[in-house]
Amino acid sequence: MPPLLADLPLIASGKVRELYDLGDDTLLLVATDRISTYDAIHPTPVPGKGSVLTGLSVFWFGLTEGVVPNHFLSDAEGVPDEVKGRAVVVRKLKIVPIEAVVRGYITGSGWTDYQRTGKVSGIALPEGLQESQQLPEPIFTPSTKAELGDHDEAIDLEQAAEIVGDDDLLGRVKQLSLDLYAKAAEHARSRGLILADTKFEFGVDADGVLRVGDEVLTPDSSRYWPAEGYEPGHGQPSFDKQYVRDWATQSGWDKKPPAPAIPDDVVAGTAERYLDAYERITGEPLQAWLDRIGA
Ligand code: Q0Z
Repeated sequence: MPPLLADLPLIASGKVRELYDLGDDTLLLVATDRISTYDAIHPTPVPGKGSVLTGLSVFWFGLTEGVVPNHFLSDAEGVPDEVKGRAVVVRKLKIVPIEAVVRGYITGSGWTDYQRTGKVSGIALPEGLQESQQLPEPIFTPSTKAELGDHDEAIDLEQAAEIVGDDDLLGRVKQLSLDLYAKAAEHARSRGLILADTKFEFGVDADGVLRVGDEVLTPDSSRYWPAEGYEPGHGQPSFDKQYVRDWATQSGWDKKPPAPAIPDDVVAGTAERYLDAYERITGEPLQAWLDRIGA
């Protein structure tokens, strides 16, 4: 019998996810339907978002398990019925205390830092790059793990080494991150999507094995752009949240918390985009995975 969610100790609660202790070296990682834009959580959930993000993470764990071991144990057995389809059982890891960011394209905070300094995380980039341009090769740009509500800050490899305290471990995290990005970007491209950048979390299990943890390659941890219409020289639309952002921009909201409720038609359009993202990336409807796990 799976446990009842209400009986599990809550270990951590993020903006859109929750983490519970299952005892015996395992955790329950739960994705909610909450959505954030401009760093604020809207009071209106997007039905199915938690399932899409969980299903995508499960898909990517499968596609990349030959590249890097991961923390995934189950999406069915051991998952409480209340959250089946938006939660996974994972191994407890000793988390490596940096964010492992890989960028294949120059955008977001990377673009801001490049414009100011010509560098990202201490890596000098060619002069004259345009916003959203593909980099000559993907780069590892670690950042600090900020406290909830704060922003991650780009750090160079030397600073990352100080935080991690183990040069060999950091070197392996860097190489595995680049390998994961290469595998995922190639798959995404074959499905008509550009994986602009992504953020991984790593940890070491009870046997000393380095594994990728947390969520992987979801729209909340990555930037995906439709390949169709991609054009350097300006920011690209995020294919999941753009609909909410566009509505927010014309709504008069000052983009400071608290975030406003989202109208029904915008919620519906966004839910549809999440389902479409799942289908584009995995090649099957979300319902096929939900049926397989008995959700
Ligand atoms: C992940 C997070 C939150 C959800 C800790 N396998 C693991 N072992 C140890 N720790 C973690 C994991 Cl995934 C872990 N987080 C991030 C925070 C809700 C995920 F509030 N924190």
